[in-house]
Amino acid sequence: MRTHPPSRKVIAVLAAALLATGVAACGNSDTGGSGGDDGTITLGFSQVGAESGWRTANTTSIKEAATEAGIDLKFDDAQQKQENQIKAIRNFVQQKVDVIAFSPVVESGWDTVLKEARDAKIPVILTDRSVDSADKSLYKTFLGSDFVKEGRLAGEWLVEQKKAATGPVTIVELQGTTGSAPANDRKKGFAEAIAANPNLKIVASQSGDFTRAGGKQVMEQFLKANPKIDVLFAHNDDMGLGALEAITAAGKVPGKDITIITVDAVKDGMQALADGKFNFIAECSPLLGPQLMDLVEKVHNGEEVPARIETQETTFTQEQAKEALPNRKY
Ligand code: GYE
Repeated sequence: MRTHPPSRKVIAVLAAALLATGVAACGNSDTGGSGGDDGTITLGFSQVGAESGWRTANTTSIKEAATEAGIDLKFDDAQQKQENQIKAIRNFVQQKVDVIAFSPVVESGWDTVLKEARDAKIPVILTDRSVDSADKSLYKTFLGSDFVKEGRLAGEWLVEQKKAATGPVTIVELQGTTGSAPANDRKKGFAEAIAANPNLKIVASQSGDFTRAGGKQVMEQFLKANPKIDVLFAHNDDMGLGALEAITAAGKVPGKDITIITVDAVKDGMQALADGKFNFIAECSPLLGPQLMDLVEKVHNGEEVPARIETQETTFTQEQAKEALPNRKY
């Protein structure tokens, strides 16, 4: 049977319908407050920004899952600034949303605003990144990865690769956003693991802010200051991808002259791994949307939820990346 291409009119109707859901998902409705009249749950979500491929995939996952679950999402992009996140959370409190969720850009400095939410009896869920607040009653649960483990897995792989090394192995490190949980924890886990071999030495470690531009710029400095670099550990794929440009421009072959280890395993990172430009990736899943919406419904209904929910993750070598790439969704 021959199928007809959709008419312009059909496309226009579909587009209008999509737009309508999009608007609802962005939370332009003003039905906040104890579920509104129709029982719809309103979720205020403050996102870090749009700094990386990981973040883009995470935002898509959250928006799609909210639509799917029929949750009215008020989405705010903080452009990597804590002050913007605090402002957004205060707005959500004022609007009397049912639940607040956010991915804290840095670990410290949240107690005051979290107390304001608690006083207003609005449950808070941390997603992706955690806070260092001593008072655990300030939030209901934390859904996200074990970043220390990711750093450790990266370090353990390197220890195994370099076990035959008799002389110093020179490592440079591109850290994520200063003060963020993934930067602090990945650094810690990696350092702990490579301590197993005293030949492995980090000679330079600096923030590239989780962006490609940052990774490129800092790697250029590293290459100028250090004539011999054997290994790059980048706290995410994007900084590693930016660093590739600097390495190539310096006349070195990424993946060969310099062993490159990253974290995330987003599509572009996996492609670089499959192409032999990266050597190893510790996965960090951005697909937190469905689990988050499930938690939002539970805390809204007053159900008990575990204090910590850890994302399941793996690691990838070049061969494994080649296999996984065709089915990689983000
Ligand atoms: O690894 C990085 C992003 O918090 C896990 O943030 C997230 C990190 C992710 O910018 O790419």
